Amino acid sequence: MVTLRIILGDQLSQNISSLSDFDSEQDHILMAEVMAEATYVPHHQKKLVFVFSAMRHFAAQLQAQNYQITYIKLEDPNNSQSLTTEVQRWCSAYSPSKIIITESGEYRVQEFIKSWQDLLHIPVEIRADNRFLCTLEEFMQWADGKKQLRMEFFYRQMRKKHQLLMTADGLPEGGSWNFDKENRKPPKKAMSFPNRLSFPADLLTQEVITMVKKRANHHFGDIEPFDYALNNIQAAETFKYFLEHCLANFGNYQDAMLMGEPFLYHSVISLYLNVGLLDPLDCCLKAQNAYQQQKAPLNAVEGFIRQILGWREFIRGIYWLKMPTYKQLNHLQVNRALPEFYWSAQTKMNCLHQVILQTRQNAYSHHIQRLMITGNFALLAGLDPQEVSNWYLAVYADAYEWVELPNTMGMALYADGGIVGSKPYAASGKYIKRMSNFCTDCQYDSQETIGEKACPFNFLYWYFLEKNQNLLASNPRMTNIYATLKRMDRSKIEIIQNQANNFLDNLNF
Ligand code: FAD
Ligand code: DLZ
Ligand code: SF4
Repeated sequence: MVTLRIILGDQLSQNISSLSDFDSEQDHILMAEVMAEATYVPHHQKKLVFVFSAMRHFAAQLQAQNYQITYIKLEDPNNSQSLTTEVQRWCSAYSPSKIIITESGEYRVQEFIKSWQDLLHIPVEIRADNRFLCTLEEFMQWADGKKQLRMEFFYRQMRKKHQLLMTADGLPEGGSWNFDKENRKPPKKAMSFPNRLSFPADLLTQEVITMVKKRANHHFGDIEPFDYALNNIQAAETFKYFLEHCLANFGNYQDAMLMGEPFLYHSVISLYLNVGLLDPLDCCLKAQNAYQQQKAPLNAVEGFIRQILGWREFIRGIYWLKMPTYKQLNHLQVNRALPEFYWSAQTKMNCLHQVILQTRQNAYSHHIQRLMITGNFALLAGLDPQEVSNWYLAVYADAYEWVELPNTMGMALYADGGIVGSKPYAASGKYIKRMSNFCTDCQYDSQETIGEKACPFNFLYWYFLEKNQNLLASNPRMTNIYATLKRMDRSKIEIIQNQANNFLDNLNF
């Protein structure tokens, strides 16, 4: 009897749990491109090309190794365009005795997978996703009974568990767990960045590009040029290039932002990690190796490992711990509609213009751009958390709900009231001026808080603090800033409030 193994679009790893005991005599794989997954948010066109072409490359890789596989293309005339109905269609035709699947990364998908057994009257085995460094059980145990969940303490436990950057005496390498303070250098005037590896679209990708242009040309984003890696070999080359050319500077300039330089020294591997073309532990071990061979300093390597071993795993744990209610949270009770310029990039605020433009071109922007430009604006302006989340889920090639949602709701918007972060990441134009060169080309003046030329991030910052005083002033990490607000002249606060209200009422003009 046939066992059906199902591989989802972000499960493109040959060592995934659903394939672990594959019987080449009996078993069959099903992969399906479906409109329901392509449109549950209007994914960036480049993201769609990436997902579909990486799926097709993975299927071809399996076929070349004689795996039995059915691959349903989006344009297949019999395609019923949802995962459940495609599984149902295959089961009706071939009557498998069992289905095996690795758990989904998204609550929404996991819920319909759970319904298959009753719907299809076939046993469905849902296996744990073995591509993470912390199991969900382990995370739940760590979180259990804790009043506050802080990434830093989780990260220390993960460092010990995986023996990454640890001395023989069980101490953190370099005497400290975290070198974050050394990772916040502003950009220097004359900086040069290594060119990125580029993988020209092969025939298979060109076919996908044509298909996406036909089916989703109304979605946000530029399809071309398309040069992202599409299989595990190309993704490994990309990572090797990062280790050799970028990692040494990654630490110092992790938070810097520059016009025309979307990638700086970042790895640009999240899209590959999230679909399974790279393995997170392997990446951490290779980065550690670069430190041991004195090819990169400790602040860079620790900073990089912390992102993957710490933040990525912590964020995933929070998602599964708090869903489904997490998605509905709105601690600051805000509901302003997402302004049109998040799609068009047409705004006089140069920082937002530049970041949204880069997002449109690359389906990528680096962490500080997501957090301190688009995220910070959404926080200060009180944009609706669900609309903002859907935007992030749509526009980035690496976006899947398990990782996007806690980053947006928790880290950027403080909509979770402090589950992910201990305080809102609110910042004025002064921060953006220090960490970028955006302000030099802006019609607004980053030094001004009131008046026609005033940087909107400045007046919105004080407006935000004043407006949310009841919710935030008692936060010990905000004592200093609220003391400054208290000293501010009342008439100045009123002028700021008027300016902010007027600006927010005219966001789309
Ligand atoms: P690098 O800066 O080179 O970091 C290395 C790796 O660390 C990344 O590839 C990523 O896998 C991991 N990492 C770093 N920070 C985080 C983080 N906060 N959470 C999880 N992993 C992290 N990341 C996604 O993968 N998908 C998303 O949908 C996503 N949405 C985000 C939304 C917002 C509002 C914010 C503030 C952050 C979001 N992030 C998301 C986290 C982070 O911005 C990206 O992982 C990072 O920018 C990817 O670029 P990179 O590969 O060059 O990362
Ligand atoms: C993101 C995505 C897209 C665009 N298309 C498909 C698809 O056609 N078939 C599929 O199996 N998966 C796709 N995915 C990924 C899923 O929507 C979903 O985000 C992940 O499986 C969650 O872990
Ligand atoms: Fe952004 Fe203000 Fe700087 Fe303009 S002046 S780029 S709006 S921070």
